[in-house]
Amino acid sequence: MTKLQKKMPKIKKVKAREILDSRGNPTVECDIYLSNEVFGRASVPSGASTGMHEAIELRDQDKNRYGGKGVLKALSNIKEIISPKILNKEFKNINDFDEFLISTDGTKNKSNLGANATLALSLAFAKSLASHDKKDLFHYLSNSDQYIMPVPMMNIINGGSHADNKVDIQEFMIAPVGASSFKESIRYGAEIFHSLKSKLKEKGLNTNVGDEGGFAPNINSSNDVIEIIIQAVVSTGLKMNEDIMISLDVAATEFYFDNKYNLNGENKILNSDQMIDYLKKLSSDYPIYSIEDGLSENDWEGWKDLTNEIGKKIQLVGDDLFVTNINRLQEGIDNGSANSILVKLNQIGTLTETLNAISLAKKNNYTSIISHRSGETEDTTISDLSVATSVGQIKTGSLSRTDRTSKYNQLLRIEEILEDKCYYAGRNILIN
Ligand code: 2PG
Ligand code: MG
Repeated sequence: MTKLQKKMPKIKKVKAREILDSRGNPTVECDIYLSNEVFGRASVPSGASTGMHEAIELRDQDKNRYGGKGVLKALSNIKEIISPKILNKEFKNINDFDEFLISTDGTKNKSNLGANATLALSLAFAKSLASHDKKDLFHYLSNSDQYIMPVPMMNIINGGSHADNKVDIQEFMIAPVGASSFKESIRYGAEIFHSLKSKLKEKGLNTNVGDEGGFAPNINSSNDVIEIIIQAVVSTGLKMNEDIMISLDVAATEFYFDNKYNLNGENKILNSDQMIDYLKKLSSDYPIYSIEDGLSENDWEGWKDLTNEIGKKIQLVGDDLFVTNINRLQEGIDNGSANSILVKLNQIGTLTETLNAISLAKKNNYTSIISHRSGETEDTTISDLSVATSVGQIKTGSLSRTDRTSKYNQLLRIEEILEDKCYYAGRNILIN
């Protein structure tokens, strides 16, 4: 051992338990202890509009427990398979630990151990090391002494598979690009959220919220949804374009059947070219700077065309398309599809692979957006990750429900800690 090499702590105890996510479904939580006092705890989120290329989330399928959604198998993989192999073992770093998980699983999609088991372990280990070094997670994960606070994409109208309404597009988000700090961006967002509630009420529309804490009114056309959002923004005194831009997650895979895009709310069945025209029109009619999953996860040809058509002006984000997987991202880079990747830890199953996807994106001038899932827990790792990686954007739901606001609140704390060692990404995230 050279003088510079630090002695790494050994793992003393591993605990795993079934907890509930924000939709009331079981999920995995894991604690890794390095000593009696030093430990890291992580819990795993869960998607509803999951891509078919995502790593496997292991569910028991035992209809007698939690309607088949129990995660006892994932827990037993942690306790019976991984734990005996890691106890009293010293890993060089997070990468070394994650490599061990990946090789023990031995599959391409974590189908042996379950990505919910591997991610809980991977994050709990990273957090235990941060705690051992007495550092905040964002600080532990980064080497920099200058940080970028992300622009939040706040999902204020929920549709698609996240709500029981007729809205085809899954997420209508506001991005406070003109705020001067993260703290101000939260104020902008919350004021708009309340203003939107009043607007919906005035129009006799429902103000109950969907899975990500955004409103879920029954409005048929996307244009009408955007119009109401704009009215809500304007009545707070903020300005569209200057202060607020709009971002969409179309989640088009969800309504792509027989090579057609079925926009039921709008009564439209579109082929790939027509869907591209639809997105082109929407983004030229409104101040939209980002469109996620505008096309389906397997419509590569469409993605290439869409990117050629509007990729110079609009951030085109691959979520189901890339699933935080470097192989799929590389394919997209090689064939000119999209210019941005949505980053979800549980789509791939370890922190190391997630960081690799962000690095690959950066090298190829693709932007990265750190993201929550529609089923969340109180775990705020993604807030730290968004600052540690300086990607400049985070998507973590609306300005209501603690599973969403906990991420924003953690970012408020981080901004306070960093003081003048950070700046708010603001308009730097815009392509033009
Ligand atoms: C998405 C996510 C998060 P889900 O599609 O981007 O908003 O939804 O977790 O249901 O896949
Ligand atoms: Mg998405």
